[in-house]
Amino acid sequence: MFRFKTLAFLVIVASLILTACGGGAQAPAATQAPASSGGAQPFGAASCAPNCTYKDMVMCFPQLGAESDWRTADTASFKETATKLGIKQLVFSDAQQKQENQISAVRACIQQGVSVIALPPVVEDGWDAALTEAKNAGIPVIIVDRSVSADKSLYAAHIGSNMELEGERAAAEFNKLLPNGGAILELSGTTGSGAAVGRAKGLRNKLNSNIKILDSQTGNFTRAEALPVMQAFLQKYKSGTDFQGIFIHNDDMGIGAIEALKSAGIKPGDLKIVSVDGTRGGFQAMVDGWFQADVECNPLLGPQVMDMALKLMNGQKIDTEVLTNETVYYPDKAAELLPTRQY
Ligand code: GYE
Repeated sequence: MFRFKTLAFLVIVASLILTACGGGAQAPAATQAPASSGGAQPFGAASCAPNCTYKDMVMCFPQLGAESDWRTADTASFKETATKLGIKQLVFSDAQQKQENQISAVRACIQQGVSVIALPPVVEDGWDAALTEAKNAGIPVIIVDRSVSADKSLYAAHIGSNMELEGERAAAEFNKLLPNGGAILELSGTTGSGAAVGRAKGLRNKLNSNIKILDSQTGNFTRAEALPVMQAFLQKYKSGTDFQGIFIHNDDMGIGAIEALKSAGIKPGDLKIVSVDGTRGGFQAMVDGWFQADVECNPLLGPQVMDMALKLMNGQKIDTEVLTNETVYYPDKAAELLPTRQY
């Protein structure tokens, strides 16, 4: 018994040393060394470390959907970057805005033993189990674009926009547009998504106290869903009297809302409208006089994410929170900038 225990102990020690030297046998399903528990660097490097190249990279990208032009541009950025860098494989899927589809896609990627998972979570909550499974398989997860509420120890890093700051920027625009106060409506993004939660919070943080949020409803970030929500708003509240402005969480919903406003006989400029994203559609809405400002949210995240993924595979240190540098666009430059927009 004593001898068996000693032998078992020696085998464990030997395998730990081999793993630490990068020469240990890896589980066939994962290219990563197992995640250590409680260490400062919780995500192990790949077996090719420190010489991994993009040719070694199998990146799982369980995209959350195709709900907006922002999303289409984001998907294109990942696909184009994967081709340009020559990564081994981009495992792409479209969850159609359903978390359960995303979770299944993550699990399939863990099974496949991908090098890294770049996860754009449709909503913030409910990721603990899937992230724990990835961590236990030694596969680092980079949370992309929207945030998760899960403990930071369950993922390697987050790369994306500061959604709260975007909401604060929108508030600053309303403070300028409605200096004597007034009321605005909010057409919000997907309920429970980091983008909608952050933007709503930021708006409330910085909106002058003389500007009231009359009502807030979700349009799920799509044109199709925003249209009836705007129609219902217009039935319930009198434009120009009950409210003077609308904060819209993305340009696609803005375009849907404009359809409803047009049908109701409202003219560009009658209302103060601030949107988010800065897509071509948003720029066109500024050119046409509908939007008074468009808060930038940049979807071209592929290069940054793949650069970080390679660093993780090579066991290099990374920044665990990378926020995109963004600005606010205005109608005065919209016509000039529109042809230069990449999305
Ligand atoms: O603003 C919206 C998209 O998560 C930042 O999702 C993203 C948001 C973006 O549908 O257009």
